[in-house]
Amino acid sequence: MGTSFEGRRALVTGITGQDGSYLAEQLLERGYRVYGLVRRLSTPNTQNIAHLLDRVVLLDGDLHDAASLDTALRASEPEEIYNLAAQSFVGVSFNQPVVTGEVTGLGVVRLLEAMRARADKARFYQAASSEMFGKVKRSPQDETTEFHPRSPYGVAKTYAYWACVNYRESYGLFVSNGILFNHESPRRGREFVTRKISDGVARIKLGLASKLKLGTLTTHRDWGYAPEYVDLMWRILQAPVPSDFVGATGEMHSVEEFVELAFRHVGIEDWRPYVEEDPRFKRPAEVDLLCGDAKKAKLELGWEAKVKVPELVKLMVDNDLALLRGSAPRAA
Ligand code: NDP
Ligand code: GDR
Repeated sequence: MGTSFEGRRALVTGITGQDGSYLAEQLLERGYRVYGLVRRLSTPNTQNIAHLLDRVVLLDGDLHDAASLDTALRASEPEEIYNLAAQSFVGVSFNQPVVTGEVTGLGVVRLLEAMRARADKARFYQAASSEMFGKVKRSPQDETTEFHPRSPYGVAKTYAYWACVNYRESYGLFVSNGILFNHESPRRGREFVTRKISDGVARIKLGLASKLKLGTLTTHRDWGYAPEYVDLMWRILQAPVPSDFVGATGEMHSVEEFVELAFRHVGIEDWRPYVEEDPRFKRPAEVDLLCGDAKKAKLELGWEAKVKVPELVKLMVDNDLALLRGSAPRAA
């Protein structure tokens, strides 16, 4: 990677999460000075960035708290702001709709307001989501497809998406949405279905568990590999003008296919005896299928997803096997 970004300053909210940790790594490799917003928790949650702690500056802050965002912008004086913080789990958003609206929706407006006051020359990336398409109007989905969110999370992300468009149009700020489809990795939280499967299958293989309990197996998703998607975030902010971009592989698989591939990878051909459908993991409204068309990102940013589901399954299961055997110090 080139070094023309040496000394550039970036603020990453959600730096302790899956995407934030990979993004921080890539920005550091490009020579950026990286600031990360972290919220106070009773037990610190920095395992994803443990290997970066001596190279990033962590700032206290919470998307609930406008003053803390203002302070973080003054301290970091960023040229680029990546807003990845969110209550990001769709399932929980049905039980905590207000918190989800506060953080995933209104929190974005708090950060945009702080940017308008303190860093109006900065470039702002918003982590928008394919969940905004929800009950899809057509397939595949691209930047022109209408939204029909199906969860409090999807509704909050749709509000945040339009807030970003509105700040761009009203105040001329450089604000862009990355409408990213599902992207996974060894650092994915264990409540999300891909990691739940890779971890569960590894446990069954090693004799540490006998069952994997899942919700709806028939839904389809367009799953990609997180490190490639955080590269897209960076490319979106290097574009000459602010705009909105879809990031996706263009391929769709069912949860059941993911399960089958994961079991097959550890030598188990018949997965059915190990998997139980559990209504606790079903949602009041489902997004049945998502499949993205990332032509605009390819044409304008030269970005394309390379890792597809079969490879993704292998790298996630192998990582969980290594973690459980104690032969890997942390998620790759
Ligand atoms: P994670 O759930 O792994 O990370 C979310 C981050 O947000 C964590 O660092 C978390 O901190 C932080 N956070 C949560 N609440 C607050 C708050 N009130 N104030 C400040 N920080 C907070 O998500 P991902 O890395 O997977 O996703 C990154 C972003 O991209 C999210 O906005 C997500 O909704 C969005 N997205 C993700 C996709 C995916 O497939 N991964 C696809 C499309 C969009 P803590 O560690 O303290 O919990
Ligand atoms: P999603 O991801 O809702 O698409 O949101 P998740 O992995 O939670 O669900 C994907 C699909 O799998 C089905 N499913 C289960 N899901 C979970 N979590 N647990 C189960 O046991 C289970 N069984 C079946 C779900 O019903 C769903 O259909 C993710 C998040 O990262 C969002 O933040 C992001 O915006 C979107 O991807 C794009």
